[in-house]
Amino acid sequence: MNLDLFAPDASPGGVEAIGPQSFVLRGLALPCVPQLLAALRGIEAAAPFRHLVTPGGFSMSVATTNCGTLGWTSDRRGYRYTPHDPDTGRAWPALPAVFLALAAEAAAQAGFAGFAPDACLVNRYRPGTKLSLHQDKDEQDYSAPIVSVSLGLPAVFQFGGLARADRPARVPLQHGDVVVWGGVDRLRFHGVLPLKQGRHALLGEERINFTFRKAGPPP
Ligand code: MD3
Ligand code: FE
Repeated sequence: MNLDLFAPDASPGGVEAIGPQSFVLRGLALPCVPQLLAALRGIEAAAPFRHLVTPGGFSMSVATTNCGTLGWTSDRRGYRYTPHDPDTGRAWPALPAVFLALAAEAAAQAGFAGFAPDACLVNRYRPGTKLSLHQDKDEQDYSAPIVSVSLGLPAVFQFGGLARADRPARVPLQHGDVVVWGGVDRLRFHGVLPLKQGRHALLGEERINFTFRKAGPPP
């Protein structure tokens, strides 16, 4: 256990291992925040945020949209990846070059060279929004890592084990942090605690998370 995980001022440029093949890359996204936010405005305009409904019939507290050739969606029939936005019938917006470059750089720094995501799930949190403990298993190829970029308000990430009952560790994530999960950690349970009230200088009362996946078939 790395006690530095709980340091309030994790230093930009630092790398923290949170699992055998999982790493927090502190502040890695900071230099490209303006480009990320500009690209987000385009994505939102083409594919507005929505609150997906789970197969159980509950509306998720997190708001989501996607870019890439595949996008993750949910409704009463189940969870799946689709090439089209079910709300508009159009293809999801393309993955912006800055997204691809940042995801590939982060994956490479974590030991996953050649990461080429085909899907980016965009999650929007507001104070009170949470994401319950779950596994990401709707992708076809678990050999690829997942890369996540945090912007705006801080959040506490829960990082569990391979069984739901394994008590999760808490990892604080700040604006600009990038996390990479892969290999033996790819199917670990994880979630996000309810977002605390606050105001971020650039994003106001919001946290944005970009989650990059290889969702389709392996090349
Ligand atoms: C850990 N999103 O969208 S980062 C999700 O901050 C999701 O919005 C969170 O979990 C967020 O599914 C957490 C992404 C993440 C994705 C896959 C993982 C973390 C993971 C797989 C294994 C372990
Ligand atoms: Fe997840």
